[in-house]
Amino acid sequence: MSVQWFPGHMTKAIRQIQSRIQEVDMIIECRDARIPFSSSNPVIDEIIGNKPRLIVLTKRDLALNNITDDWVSNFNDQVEVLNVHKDNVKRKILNGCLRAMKPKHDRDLRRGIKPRMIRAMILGVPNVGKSTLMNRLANKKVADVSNRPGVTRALKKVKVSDQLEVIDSPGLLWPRFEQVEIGYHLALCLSVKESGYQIDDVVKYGINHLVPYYENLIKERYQVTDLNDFENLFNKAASLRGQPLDRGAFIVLTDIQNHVFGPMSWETYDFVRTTFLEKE
Ligand SMILES: Nc1nc2c(ncn2[C@@H]2O[C@H](COP(=O)(O)OP(=O)(O)OP(=O)(O)O)[C@@H](O)[C@H]2O)c(=O)[nH]1
Ligand SMILES: [Mg+2]
Repeated sequence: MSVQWFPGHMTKAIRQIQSRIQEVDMIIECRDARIPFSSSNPVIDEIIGNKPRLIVLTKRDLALNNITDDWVSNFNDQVEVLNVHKDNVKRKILNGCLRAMKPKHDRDLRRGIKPRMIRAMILGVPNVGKSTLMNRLANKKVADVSNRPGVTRALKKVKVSDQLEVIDSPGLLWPRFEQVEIGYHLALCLSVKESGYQIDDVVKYGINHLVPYYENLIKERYQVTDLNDFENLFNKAASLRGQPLDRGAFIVLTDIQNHVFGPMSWETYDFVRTTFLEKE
C-alpha cells in the first residue's frame, strides 16, 4: 500500500509561503542527505520558480559518505552538506547563500547597486532539520525542534547578521508520491506521520534494504536467523522488549528511524537515475 500524508495544515502553509515569497531574495532548500531525491518536493520547486536556491543536504552524519559524495557531484545547483548540530552552519550557509546570489549581486554591482542583506526562506519536507538550522544560525532557540514531522506550523523570521535574514517554514509534502519508494523513504526518515502508511510494508522495505549493510547486527538485535521471516522477526522484537506481539513491527520501525544499526542512504544516485529519471 502506498504512503500518503497531506494534511490541511500543509495546504494552509503552502498559501502562507506563497503569499510571502516576494519578501525573499532566495531559498535555502533543505533535503535529507539519506534521500536527496525523495525529499525533493515538486510543490517546493513550483514555489521557488526561478529564485536563486541553495540546496542543503542535512543529516549527513546519518547517511553513507560515499553515496552522499556521489549525489553532490551530480548536482547542478549550489549545494552544502551538513550535520546541522555540529558543523560550522553559519559560515557554510552564508557562503552558500553568497554563491547562490552572486549572479544577481554582479548584475546589481554593474548598475552601481551595492548588495544588501540577503533575505532567504528555508523550505523543505517535514523533519528535515529546518528549525534546527534556523536555531543554529540564530545562535539561540527561536523555534521548537522535535524528532517528528509537522512541528513548525507558522512562518518565523530571524535576523542572523547584517548579511543574512532567514524565514523558517512548516515542512511541506505533496498530495501524491509518484513512486511507492518515495513514500517509503520519507516514512523511514520520519518525514511522514505514521497514520499515513502501513507500518509492516515500510518496515519490510527498510529491513530488506538494510540487510546488505547490517545483516549480522539485525540478526543479533532481534535474535533471529532468517531475515525473510518477518512474522518471527516482529514477534521476537516485541517479546524481547516484553511488549504485546502486535507491537513488533512498530518497534522495528522505531529502531530503523532511530538509526540503531548505523548510517544508511536509502537511495543512490545511480538507482534514482536509472529507476526514476531516465524513465520520464
Ligand atoms: N543527526 C542529525 N539530526 C538532525 C540534524 N538536523 C536536525 N536533526 C534532528 O532532526 C529532528 C527534526 O528537526 P527539526 O529542526 O524540528 O526539523 P524541521 O524540518 O523543522 O521539521 P518540521 O517543523 O516538522 O517541518 C530533530 O530531532 C533534530 O535534532 C542533523 O544534521 N543530524
Ligand atoms: Mg520546524
